[in-house]
Amino acid sequence: MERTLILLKPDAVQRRLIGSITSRFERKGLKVLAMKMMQISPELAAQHYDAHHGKPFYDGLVQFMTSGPVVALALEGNKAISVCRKLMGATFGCDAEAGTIRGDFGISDGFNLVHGSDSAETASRELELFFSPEEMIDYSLIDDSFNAAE
Ligand code: IDP
Ligand code: MG
Repeated sequence: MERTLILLKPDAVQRRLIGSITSRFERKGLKVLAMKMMQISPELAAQHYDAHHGKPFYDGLVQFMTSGPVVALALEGNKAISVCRKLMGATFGCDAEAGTIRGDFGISDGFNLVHGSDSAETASRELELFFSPEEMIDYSLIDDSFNAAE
C-alpha cells in the first residue's frame, strides 16, 4: 500500500471541479484518508515546490498556488503514487491524453488542475507538509480486500 498527496489546485476549485476530479480517484479504488480545503501560504507553496526553485515558471507557480483555496487529499491504495499520476495525465493539459483528468478538463500548460506526488520520497515529504499524522484517518472500507495488492 502506498500513500500520496493530491492537491486540487485553485483553478479546479474556481471551476467547480472538486467533485468531478475527486470522483476520478475514488472510482479507481483509492481510499481517502484525509481531505481539507485550505489557503496555501507563500511559505508552504515554496516548501512544496522547492525542487522547482529558480526555474522560469517558479514565481508564477507560487502565485497561482496561493491565488485561492485548494483542496488537499491524502490517498491510499495499491501503487497509489503511479496510479494517481496516470489518472492525472501529462503535466500540460494540451499534451495530456483524453481520459485523464488533465486531458479531459483543461488545455493550459501551468493551470493544470491537480498535483500528485511523483515518488515515495516526495509523497512522504509532501504529506507531512499538508497533514498532521492525526488528520490521516486509518479505517477499513468494505471492498478493501478486492482493491488490495495480492
Ligand atoms: P507535475 O505537476 O506534472 O509533477 P512538474 O514538472 O513537477 O509537473 O511542475 C510542477 C507544476 O509547475 C506543474 O504542474 C505546472 O503547474 C507548473 N509548470 C511546470 N512547467 C511549467 C511551464 O513550463 N510553464 C508553466 N507552468 C509550468
Ligand atoms: Mg511534479
